[in-house]
Amino acid sequence: MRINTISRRLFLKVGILGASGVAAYLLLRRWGINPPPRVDEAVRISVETVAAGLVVPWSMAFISGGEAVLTERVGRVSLLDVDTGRLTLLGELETAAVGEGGLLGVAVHPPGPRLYLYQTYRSEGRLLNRVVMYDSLELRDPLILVDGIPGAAVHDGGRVKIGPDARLYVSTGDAAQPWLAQSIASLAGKILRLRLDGRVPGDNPFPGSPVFSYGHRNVQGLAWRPGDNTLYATEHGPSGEMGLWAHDEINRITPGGNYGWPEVVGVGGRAGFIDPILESGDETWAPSGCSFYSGRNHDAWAGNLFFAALRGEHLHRVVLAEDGGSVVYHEMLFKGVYGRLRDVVEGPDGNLYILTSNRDGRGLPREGDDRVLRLSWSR
Ligand SMILES: [Ca+2]
Repeated sequence: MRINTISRRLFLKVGILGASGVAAYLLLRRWGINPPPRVDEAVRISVETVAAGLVVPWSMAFISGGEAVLTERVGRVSLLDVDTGRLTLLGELETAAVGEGGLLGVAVHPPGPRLYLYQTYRSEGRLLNRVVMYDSLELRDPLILVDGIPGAAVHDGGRVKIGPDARLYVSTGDAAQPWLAQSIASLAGKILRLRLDGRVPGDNPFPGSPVFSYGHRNVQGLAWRPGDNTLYATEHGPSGEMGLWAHDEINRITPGGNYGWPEVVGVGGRAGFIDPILESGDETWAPSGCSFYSGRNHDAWAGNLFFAALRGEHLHRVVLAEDGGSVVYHEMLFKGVYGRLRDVVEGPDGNLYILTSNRDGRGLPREGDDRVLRLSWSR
């Protein structure tokens, strides 16, 4: 009976395919790799330019509605209306825009709003970094909250963000002096935690010190996971130090934790040092700004960690395990399409805003660079 033969063959084929699918799934599970999540093909991702003609925009912080404060590394602070694309210059700060240094991170806090800015400056011929605070957008009478953070033409850190605990977090770099990262007495190669008035909180891990975590080479991204409010940070791996390259890191930050640099690079498994939850291996991503996405306009990405990659020229999407301690899936979006990416933030409108960094001396500027891009979804 022909029909029976066909159906038996079909049954066999389906059975074999099904069994191999289950086997592959079990193997992936055993290796700790989860299969990629299902993609909703009805959802269209669009990316549009909100602002163009910028010079190395570094950081963006929303104040209300569609308005955000935007820094450019050369020293400019502007107000960007993301609905109209209107850019209003608030001021040009004197800053030492040398190499990777300059006017870097910005955080805002009502009322005023208060502005927290991270900038490189020169003192007695040396490059240093500091955190300054302004009481309003008029940028008058800055209050210096932290100064003397070691600086250099490379590895200046520079992200400032206010955490869910209403404390100011500051990321610094090793200023090309790797061993400073292991010294609690130095502000280099650290994540710092301060009160919003600049004083050291009483519950910091090292009494009287702003140091929150150490052993970092160059942290340029900070974000808190919704739900458990745990801090995550991106970190640039070595570019030739001790003959080592790449191994960029995504770390889950524990107060007082030692993240290894320069003793341990990437996942080292050594006692006393905390390993990253994700590293780039022999590839260089050069991860900078990062944010968790709320899922407001796109459920499927709720709780995912996004980071902007400079050298990698992509937006990285990371899906964490439920306990936040490991990565179950990650992918690179828009690879090479927009060039080097510096920061990603979620707007109050539930869209993602991305800053390009093609005019920083290491990229190939294209027409309209640098830009603020908006990533949105539609059906
Ligand atoms: Ca590390």
